Amino acid sequence: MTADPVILARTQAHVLTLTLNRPDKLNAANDELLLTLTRELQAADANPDVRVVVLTGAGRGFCAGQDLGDVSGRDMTFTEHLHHTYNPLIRTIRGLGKPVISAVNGVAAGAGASLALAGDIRLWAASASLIEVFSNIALIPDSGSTWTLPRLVGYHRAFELMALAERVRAEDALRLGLCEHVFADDTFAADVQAYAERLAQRPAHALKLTKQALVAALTSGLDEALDQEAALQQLAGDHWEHEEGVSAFKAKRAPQFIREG
Ligand code: LHQ
Repeated sequence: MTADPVILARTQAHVLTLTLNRPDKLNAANDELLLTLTRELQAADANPDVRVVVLTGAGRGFCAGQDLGDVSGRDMTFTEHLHHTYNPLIRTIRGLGKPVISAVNGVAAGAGASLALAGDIRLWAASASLIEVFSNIALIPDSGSTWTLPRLVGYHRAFELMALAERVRAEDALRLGLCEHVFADDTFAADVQAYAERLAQRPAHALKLTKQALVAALTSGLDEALDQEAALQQLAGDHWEHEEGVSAFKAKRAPQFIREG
């Protein structure tokens, strides 16, 4: 008997949905899950049929972070483990030339919270929640949380969320800027797919460059950002998508940014 895949992959209308599939453990991550997810993302980057990637969880959880049943006896240090699994995953999401949607269907804890925050767009189900749970087991937040969270909520609130490991529910997540939209639980999957398909209609090359410029600007000064914009705008302006956008505007029709085949 073969075990269920730890990552389920399904493509519909140019949207690849990758589902973390260890529902009995709220999709807590083991090495197989993390390495498979990273490989799937890298393959998606190279696949022209995929224009948007959705990350979500099977069952009632999004991801409960590291599988705490899978850490004892490992022959790696914490540092090696992070370099081997979590860090490449977060870097792959950030560097992916396509929008990644974190579709947070349920609880996101520990490194699962980091994953929930790592997407370019964060869509939450009404019953979803996020916990920077690390301090409950006397660890520090990892997988990018120390970088992402203070940029979203400021240093002080980030520290409080990390120190007290309090659960942030959807309404507060929206207010704090931890997600862009909250959808009803019973229509969540359909609402996420509809949102992702809308995003997939947008100019993929221009969005890739937009992500590249924004990611670089998060750690640069204004002068560097202006230079970066000037360089990347040339690449956008030379692309057929730009010609199509301008032609569509002049003809008063909707632009068609998907070229099949
Ligand atoms: C779990 C887990 C889990 C295994 C729920 N593991 N089974 C990086 C590198 C190196 C080392 C260490 O860590 C890291 C990064 C990290 O992510 S550290 C943080 C690790 N994660 C946690 O500490 C979270 C632990 N889980 C919880 O606090 C709760 O389960 C939350 C708040 C997520 C959900 O609570 P409930 O909704 O009440 O669910 P539950 O606790 O009843 O869990 C359901 C099942 O899932 C249960 O199994 P059982 O057989 O009793 O039904 C849990 O044992 C299992 N589960 N998280 N991380």
